[in-house]
Amino acid sequence: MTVTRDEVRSLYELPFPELLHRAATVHRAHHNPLHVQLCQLENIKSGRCPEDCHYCPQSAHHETGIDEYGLETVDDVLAAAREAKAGGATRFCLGAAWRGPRSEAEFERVLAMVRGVRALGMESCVTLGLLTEDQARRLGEAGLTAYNHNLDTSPEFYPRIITTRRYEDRLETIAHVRRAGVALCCGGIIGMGESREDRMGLLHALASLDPPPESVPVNVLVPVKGTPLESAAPVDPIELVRCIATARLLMPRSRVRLSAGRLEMTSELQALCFYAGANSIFTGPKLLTTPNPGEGDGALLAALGMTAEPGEA
Ligand code: SAM
Ligand code: DTB
Ligand code: SF4
Repeated sequence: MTVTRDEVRSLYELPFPELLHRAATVHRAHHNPLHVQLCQLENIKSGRCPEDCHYCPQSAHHETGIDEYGLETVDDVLAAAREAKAGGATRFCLGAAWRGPRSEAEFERVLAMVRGVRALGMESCVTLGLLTEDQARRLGEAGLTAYNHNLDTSPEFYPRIITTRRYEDRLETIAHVRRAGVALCCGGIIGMGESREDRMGLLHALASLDPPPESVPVNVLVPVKGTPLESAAPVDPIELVRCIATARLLMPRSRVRLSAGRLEMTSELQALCFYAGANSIFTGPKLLTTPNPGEGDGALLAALGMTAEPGEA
């Protein structure tokens, strides 16, 4: 869909009841509104990342005191995947604190993890930073379902958040993922001090990818002590719902994932996000380095009369 920034604005700034109604209508035309996809994260390589992403607790530029470790073993990752599956997750997502894969041996280990997760009958997603065309192809051949690579924010605000790699570098990795025939998971973060215009700019950039990402993670910043964004002001909950609803309207067939930041959200806010078109979450007690609702999600979905989206097998 070709969309202009003005068209994005005309949706985002609709009167709230109108925006909500339109988004909910489009949502149920393309998805079962009672289903939520459950994805679980595993931080396969933690901390000491050379990039300077101001939001990230894993950047070597910040002193955050997180648990740091090298690439996990295939066995440990698959044990965690089995546990996630037993807990109802249908997609297992591996994250590595890398600028991109560099060592051949480590990359091959990640390929083995992908094959193992697929063999469990789960969807497999990885986020490893910048990829070459060849790395994207090899991930595709290993059976990878989706590659997560976020645009994070608007092109204008981006240089205030990350200086060690460019927006264009990200777009190039996204193009490699597409060429490899792997689904794209691409979204961003709100609550980093960006303006509403920047939030619309992010949504515009995402909806302008051709085709749009199959899944769109909307992260709310988890402010971590020691990062430059540790004191960022909390985002207005209505702005979050506007983002979700606008994403739903711009990308009707995509999964919209209510990602980081749910621990700070009330049930009412999450319910509103699901109504506005969010249909995927991260489950489990931990995201990559920060806590996530975990057990509480069962009760939330039950209270809302919603269920986990069934998996492949
Ligand atoms: N290193 C790889 C990269 O950046 O491409 C993959 C892992 S990185 C942690 C994945 C994504 O997590 C980032 O793009 C960002 O959107 C999100 N993220 C990181 N720290 C966050 C935080 N404190 N709050 C919300 N989202 C965060
Ligand atoms: C995404 O968009 N959000 C996830 C996943 N992709 C890799 C990561 C959220 C990380 C939140 C901060 C942390 O736990 O370190
Ligand atoms: Fe590294 Fe990714 Fe964190 Fe940026 S977001 S510092 S690239 S782990």
